[in-house]
Amino acid sequence: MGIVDLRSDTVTRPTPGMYEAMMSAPVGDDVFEDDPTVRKLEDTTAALFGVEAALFVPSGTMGNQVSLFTHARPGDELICDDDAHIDWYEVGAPAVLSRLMVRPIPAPGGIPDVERIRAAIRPVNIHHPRTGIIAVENTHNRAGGVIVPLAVMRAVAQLARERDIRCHLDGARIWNAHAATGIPLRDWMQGFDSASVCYSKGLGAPVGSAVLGSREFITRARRTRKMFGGGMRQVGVLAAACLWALEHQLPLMTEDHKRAQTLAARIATIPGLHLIPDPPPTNIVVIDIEKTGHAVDSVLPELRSKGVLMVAFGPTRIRAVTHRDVNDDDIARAADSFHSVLTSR
Ligand code: TLP
Repeated sequence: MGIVDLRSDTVTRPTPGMYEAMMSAPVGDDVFEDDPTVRKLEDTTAALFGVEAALFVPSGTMGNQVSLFTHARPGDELICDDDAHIDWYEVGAPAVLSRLMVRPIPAPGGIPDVERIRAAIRPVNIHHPRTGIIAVENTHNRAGGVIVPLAVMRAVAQLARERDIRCHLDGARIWNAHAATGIPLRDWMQGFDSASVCYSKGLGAPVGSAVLGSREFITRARRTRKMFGGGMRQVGVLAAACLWALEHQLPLMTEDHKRAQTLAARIATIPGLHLIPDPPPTNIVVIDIEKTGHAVDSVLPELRSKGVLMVAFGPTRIRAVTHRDVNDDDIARAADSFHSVLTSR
């Protein structure tokens, strides 16, 4: 029996169609900006989001960090939520690479609180750092794949504009917000100065993200990317897989959401188990087992011994993420394994 790998939607393998696209991709040297497949991917993505330009980067982390560096001055403050990927999982890069101060603000349930952000913006005063950037994550990973509503996105963007602060979207999984709501990608981007979006999560490409913004911003971001070591050469072989994913995978993303809901519904009957949120809005299932009397450290290895992989997401929480490479049978097996581990003593 194979492994059911629910650690992340990053674990997918390239499809035969992707490999074919990669094999036949026309390529050039992308540092000289003459890789036609990368240009096609950048133009296609920019058009989808209604922005002037896009920049292909190796990872979501680089996408976020290139954006922050390009927007900010050293010593600026970055406002994000206190569960943001930028704060939790990017190895302190805002401080190391861009010399930013990070100001994490509570965002209950993953939804930014516009009034708390407003209150956190520094007044102009010789003593204070300058509030340089506000970042919003959508969908929200640690909150359980929560979709930040469009009205909240708009309110944050408007506040940023009023106060002359740059506004960045960590849109690693913005595709899922689009798939779940039907709201066009360009609407999610509206009012934001930049975004980082990933091809290598729910879209299933093996590698790659893009930075989005105005042509002027992307021209500067291209320099930042080079400085961070992200200038790549015949990288059309990877961009081809991303283009394939946009065409073939984006329309199928709601399948992942249905499977996340199925998994959640099947395990929700376990006494004491708590889902965050319930039901899961997209492809991320965050499971709190505190009240089940079991510990994450023992549950995960037991699941693994049954061929089911999930990750720890805090001392009492486990995360499972659905993606293209898991089917209905895999979900049934994962749910059965979860039951047998959590109902055994
Ligand atoms: N997140 C990974 C881990 O780092 C936690 C995952 O498995 O979910 N923004 C968000 C919201 C993300 O979830 C991630 C990846 C990134 C940025 C960074 O993308 P990569 O891994 O390509 O650097």
